[in-house]
Amino acid sequence: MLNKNHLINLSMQSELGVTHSSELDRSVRSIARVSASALTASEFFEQYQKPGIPVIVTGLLDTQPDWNLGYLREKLGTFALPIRRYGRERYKQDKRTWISIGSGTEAQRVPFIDYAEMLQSGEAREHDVYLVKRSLKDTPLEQNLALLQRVGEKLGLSPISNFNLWLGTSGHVTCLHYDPMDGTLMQLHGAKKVVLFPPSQLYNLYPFPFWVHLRHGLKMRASYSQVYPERPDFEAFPRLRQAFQHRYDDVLQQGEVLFIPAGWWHELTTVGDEDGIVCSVNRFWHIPAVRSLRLWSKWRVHLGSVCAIPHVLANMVGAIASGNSQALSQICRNLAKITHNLDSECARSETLYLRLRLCRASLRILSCCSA
Ligand SMILES: O=C(O)CCC(=O)C(=O)O
Repeated sequence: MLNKNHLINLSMQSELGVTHSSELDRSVRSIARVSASALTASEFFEQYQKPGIPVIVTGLLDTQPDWNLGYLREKLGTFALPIRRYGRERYKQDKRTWISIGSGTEAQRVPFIDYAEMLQSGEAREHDVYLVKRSLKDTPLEQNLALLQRVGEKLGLSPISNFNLWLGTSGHVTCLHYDPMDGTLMQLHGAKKVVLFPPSQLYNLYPFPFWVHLRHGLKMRASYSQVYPERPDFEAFPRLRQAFQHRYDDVLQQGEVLFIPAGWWHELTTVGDEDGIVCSVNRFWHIPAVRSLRLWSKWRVHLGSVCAIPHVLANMVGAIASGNSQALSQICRNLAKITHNLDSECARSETLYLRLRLCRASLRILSCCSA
């Protein structure tokens, strides 16, 4: 029996011209859903965060206003935000030829009302213009995050990032990738089709190697896959068949929160309702130490960041020499991001080391006492 989400899946697949699941030799597996009213922070930790299992939590955003275009226009007005014009040709490219995860698309800052006009007129849908992961810090929306703040509190999560805005119209695909931190995606208007694979499928999904950063700096990411899960090429990527045995498909509905543990591969496709607008906010969280140390997916991302440093420094020298202050400030932000991520990893390893030493000391005391 097909439920509402699977019907949306099938209609989206035909719209995007993708292969149907029956041809792909796999069963449709959904993500578990749990109501926030039936979940305490410690249950969330034990059942989902500690083992690293994705879940969709319902009922966490019930008192949240609808982040539709009217609401966003009222809050953001002429505030300038970066948008990216991806173009529909992007989805036909062979990812092995990518030189940037945005396939060379530079961000362009525009007043929000101009972007709202593009969304409303259909221009954004035609050219696949998307607002990607813009931090809500220092934006007029910063005053309206108290209710979203409660999501982390309710689930007992410890933040590692600000809230980030994602906005566009239906049919935009955020290509298959994973994050080195736990994440929550809060669906505030419209819906998103979700495809997930567990971290165990790392190499069956053909990630870019971590040394790709030596050549391309942070424009490329070792955490992106070279495959299209909706248009699989099993000849070029034969191990993908194995990954498909572990695939999850679902639709994240407005008002739901998806917990994506670090290392879990995810691809998100926007599904608009009558106005076609799709808006989400995400946030990243610390991973519990039990999972953090042995998560190779995460360490290869950090190795990639280290590989990117020479490229970033070379760009810095170039920007200083040409007096390009805008490029220079972007490079400094990138460097700060790398050092912040590495620094927080070191801080965590240090606390873990201290804990191990404390355990050893208490064992010694215990054995002395029992002797
Ligand atoms: O919503 C999107 O387009 C992407 C979100 C994402 O990648 C995330 O929340 O980690």
